[in-house]
Formats: sequence, structure tokens, C-alpha cells
Amino acid sequence: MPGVSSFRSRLVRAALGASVGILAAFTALAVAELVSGLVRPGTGPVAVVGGAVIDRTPAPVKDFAIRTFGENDKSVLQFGILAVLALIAVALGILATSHRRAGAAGVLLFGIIGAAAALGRPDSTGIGDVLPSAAGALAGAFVLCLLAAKAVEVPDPAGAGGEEGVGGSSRRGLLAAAGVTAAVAISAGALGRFFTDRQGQGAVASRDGLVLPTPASPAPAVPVGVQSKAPGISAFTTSSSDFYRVDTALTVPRIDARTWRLRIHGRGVTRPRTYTLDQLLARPLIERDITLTCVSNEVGGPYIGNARWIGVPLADLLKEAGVIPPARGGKADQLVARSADGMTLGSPVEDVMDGRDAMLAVGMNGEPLPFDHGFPVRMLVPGLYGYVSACKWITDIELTTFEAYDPYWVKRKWARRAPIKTQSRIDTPKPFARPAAGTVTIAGVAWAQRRGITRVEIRIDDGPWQDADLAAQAGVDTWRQWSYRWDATPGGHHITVRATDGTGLVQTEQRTRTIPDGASGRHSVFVTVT
Ligand SMILES: Nc1nc2c(c(=O)[nH]1)N[C@H]1C(S)=C(S)[C@@H](COP(=O)(O)O)O[C@H]1N2
Ligand SMILES: [Mo]
Repeated sequence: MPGVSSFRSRLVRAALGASVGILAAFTALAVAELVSGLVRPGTGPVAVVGGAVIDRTPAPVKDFAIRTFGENDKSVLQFGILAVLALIAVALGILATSHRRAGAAGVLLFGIIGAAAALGRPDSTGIGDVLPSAAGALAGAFVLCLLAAKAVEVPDPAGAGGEEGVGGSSRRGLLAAAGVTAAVAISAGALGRFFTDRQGQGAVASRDGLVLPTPASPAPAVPVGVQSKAPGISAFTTSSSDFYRVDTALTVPRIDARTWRLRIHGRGVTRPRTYTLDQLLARPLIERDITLTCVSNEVGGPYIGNARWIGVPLADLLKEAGVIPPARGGKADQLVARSADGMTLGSPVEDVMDGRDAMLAVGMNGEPLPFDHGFPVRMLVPGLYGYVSACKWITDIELTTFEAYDPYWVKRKWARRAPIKTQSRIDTPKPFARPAAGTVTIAGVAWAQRRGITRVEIRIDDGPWQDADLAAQAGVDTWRQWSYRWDATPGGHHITVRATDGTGLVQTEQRTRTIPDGASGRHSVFVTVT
């Protein structure tokens, strides 16, 4: 049966080609890992292509990814990239068994894509960043050609070649070459990881060795009564490990505090300066409870947290640099913060200098900032959403104008100016909970940073608004807890909350999306009382 036999032999060859393709791709990634580990960690092809994908993802899709995958969104992306690469590797491997040059050209094309992505990264330091992708692609193409040549020598197992002789030796030759390749690739990859980790260890050591000075202006003891006793309510102070994380960094920057620098320059800066961390730490530090909120937080969503931050007052640094706030005739109205990973965020200079506790934070909940939250230094401006104020891994502050420059998110259609909207959230009961009839405690948080919360009301179904009990207010920049004892009757009920802020404004009923300047509307949960 020649038809069956040739079909089988084609199948065998395809399977060999596919394996060769996967091995070539693996080698390419491993060599790229080694080179990036030696040259500059974070410039490997998966990292830079992932970064490019994140930057080009339309805001609604990004929002969807954050919502759906939460803080795993980046693992999902990395897995997706690897899955796509594997499929292409299989295709190129099969192609290479008949058209070796075309297969190799395909691998090189991917090297070019990786190199272009590396150059396009906002934190690219130049042509050296293409090395990992270039070296990986060359190694991959070489392995593909070598093994594809050996694979085609392997005869059809069902054919006349037999088990011994030519067939056996070519099979052994392919296996040996594949084995050596795999061993070399695994070693290269492991060595690359080692170099990358070693760089990270310098950063870890610098963090471990950092002792935060006692703040000159410590935060007042957290007032008694800010924490409601209602079971199921959020903690008043969010622990650093529970604190939400939102950023575009595929791999979290690990910066060595000993080599870190912050530059302050730009329009109206008469005395530009560069600071080391020690210089910042030698200044009088403040400690404050501040609630940070993400503009991507849906009504009722989790992207809000309250921590105790230690930092350097930013307005003082700006004054020393010669900056004058716009209201007093200053030339710059926008402060653009840049991070080590190339992020840009723009805050109104007026807000930073109006007396609020805008700071360059070095501590979070009594410890140096965690890497995830911006070690060694991040910016915080109470009252503004994170994307226009809370630059993590900050390295540069440039004074400019809103007219002259649009930072990262603004280029992606988010608002230039984004003060935090008055909002409230029901923490308990959870949506679709089935509490027993009788007294049910409804509780949650409300926030209107800079304005504070003066009233929270609860409505059951279409009933009247009823005042909730307010926990103590720690300050205008923190959220405030509330609770309400509900005499719950059997059946399905909608619970809705609304807050009133310190200006007397009642949280709007009008629903808006998160883009362009934050979600509005009222949080409501449905429960079935049994
Ligand atoms: N370097 C950098 N800083 C950043 C971001 C980022 O993507 N990169 N995201 C901002 C956004 S959108 C928010 S809401 C806050 C979140 O800070 P957190 O992750 O510490 O909670 O960081 C801000 N600072
Ligand atoms: Mo955000």
C-alpha cells in the first residue's frame, strides 16, 4: 500500500520537523536569555514583545484583561506569547524539512521582530538591546538547519530502509545532535537566569540593607475607631502583600538602591539637581496614611488600598529647584514623572505644591517599598488617581506643560487631569450571598481623597435612604469605613450605597465607564435572605 506508506512517512517527517522546530525555538530563547542576562536583563524577546503588546493593547482590552485575569494578567500574556511561538516553531520546523532556507529565514524574521520590539521599548538604551534577539535568532536558525538536515536523512520506518544500517545510524545521529543541542540550550538558559538573578540580588541586598530613618513628622497613631468591627469589612490599613498592583511591567524592575538616581529638571527649574537615595533619606521625612486608587477600578472593584507611607515632601524639592506653582506665575503646569521601565505619568504642578502631602515615598507600612510597589522610590499625590500621580520606580521628574507633552496613558485616551471621584463600596455581604433573616450587618468603605467622607447612606430595594454608622475619619486623604445593621426579611433584595463628601457632594448615580477619568455610579449588591 504505497499511499498509506507515503502518508505515514510524511507524518513521521512532519513529527520530526515539528520537534526540530520546537527545539530550535527553545534554543533561540535560551541563548537570548543568556545574552540578555549578560548584557541587560529584561531585554529578552518574550519580555520586549510582551511589553510591546501591552503598550499597543487598546485601553478597553487592557481593562478587560485586568478585570478578568486580575494580577495574573501578565502571566496569561507571557503564556500566550509562548503558545503562539510554539505553534510558529512547529510550522517552521516542518517547513525546514523541505525548505531549509525558508525555515531559517522564518526564524531570523522573528529575531528581527524581537530586535525591533527591544528598540521600541521606552526604556531602551540603544542598539545593545537588540543583541539578545539577534543572538537567539542566529542560534535558532543554525539549530533548525542542522537538525532539519539530519531529520530528512532518517528514512521512513515503514519503508525498506530497515532497522539497522543507514536508517539506524541516521536516527542515532539525529538523536545525538538533538541531545547535545538540548543540553547546550538548557545550560545557556540556566546561566542566563543565573546572571539575571544575580543582578536582582544586588537590588535585593540594597533593599535588605536599607534602614528607614525615623520620620521627622510621623503619622499620628491611627485614631481609635477607624476600623469598623463588622466582620468581612476591609482592613483600614491594607497590608503591603494585599495591596493591589497595577502597572505595565512584565517583569518587575529590580533597582539597586545604591546606584539609583533621581533627576529634577525642565521648565522653570533654575537649579536642576540629581539626588541619590541617601541624600533623600537625609532630609526630613513625613509619614502619612494615604488611600491610593486606580482609575481602572470599576464601581465596587478591588483596585484601592490604604497604606502608611513614609516619604520626602515633593513640594520642598521643587521649591529648592526654583519651581513656582502656576497660580503664582510659574511657567510649568505639568510635572512628568518617568520610571526606570520607561513609564510616564503627568500630574498638575498646582496640586503637588498646594500644601497636600505629595511625596516621594520610600517606605510603605513601616518598611522600604516592596519591589512591586516601586522600590526604591515612588511618587504619591493624595487625591489623584494612580496613573496621573503614583509613578513607581521613579528616576526622573521633568517640569513641562500639559500643552507640550502627553504622558503614556493620556496618549491612550485617558484624561489629562484625573482627581479621584467620590465613591463607596459594599464589602459585606458579598454579591449573591444568602444571609439568614434577622440582623445582617452591611459594611464597607467610602472615599473622596482630599475632601473626606461626611455621610454614607444605604438603601434596601426602592426604600428610603438610611444613614449608615461612620467609623472615625483618619484624615481627608484616607477612605472611611461605615456599617449598617439591617433587619433583613426573607427574599431577594438589592442593597445600594452612596457617600457624601466633605464638600457636600452626594456621589452621583450616573454610571460612567472607567475610561477616560474613572468610573462613577453606585455600588449595589443583590442578596437572597433565607
Ligand atoms: N512605573 C510605573 N508606575 C506606575 C504604573 C505603571 O504602570 N508603571 N501604574 C500606575 C497606576 S495606573 C496605578 S493605579 C498605581 C498603582 O500602584 P500600586 O501597584 O503600588 O498599587 O501605580 C502607578 N504607577
Ligand atoms: Mo491605575
